[in-house]
Amino acid sequence: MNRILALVLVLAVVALGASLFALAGRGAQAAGPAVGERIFYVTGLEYKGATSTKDLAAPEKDPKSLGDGYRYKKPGDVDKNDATRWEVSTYRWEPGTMTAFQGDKVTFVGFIVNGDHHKTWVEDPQGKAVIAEQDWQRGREYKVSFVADKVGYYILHCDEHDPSMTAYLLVLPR
Ligand SMILES: [Cu+2]
Repeated sequence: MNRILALVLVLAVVALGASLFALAGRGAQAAGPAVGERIFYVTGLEYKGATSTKDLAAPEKDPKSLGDGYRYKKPGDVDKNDATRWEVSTYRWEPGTMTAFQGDKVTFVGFIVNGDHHKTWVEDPQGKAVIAEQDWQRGREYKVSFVADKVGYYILHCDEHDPSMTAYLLVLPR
């Protein structure tokens, strides 16, 4: 009888140990990938589209009044030989959303395709500038790095074309 009891106890301890080991394994998986450098290539772009008043009336409100990133050429300003043509555009970072884990070293490699100047800076989740404002110019490549030590959204700004030219880096807990 004592032997059977001892065997049951041993089995129970082994089962408990196995469960704890499995749980520890799951915990390690949930911790995310190893700390490393995350490099994001961000491009400064201007998306542009045009149509004719024959297909769609021009907007009543100048899109430029809605945000500094929007541009508008009213009918007659796009093509002096075509009074019906009008055009809109918006400045953007591409990609607009990114993800990293807490503790990662993050590097943004910026390249500007459209627009001669962009007032670029990076804000941390508490509203502090981790990268101070720089003038990013067309045709040049820029590299900025910081450690993403806080959980939440880091924001890549362009004060020349906000709010549309804004990109978000979501930093997840490790
Ligand atoms: Cu810009």
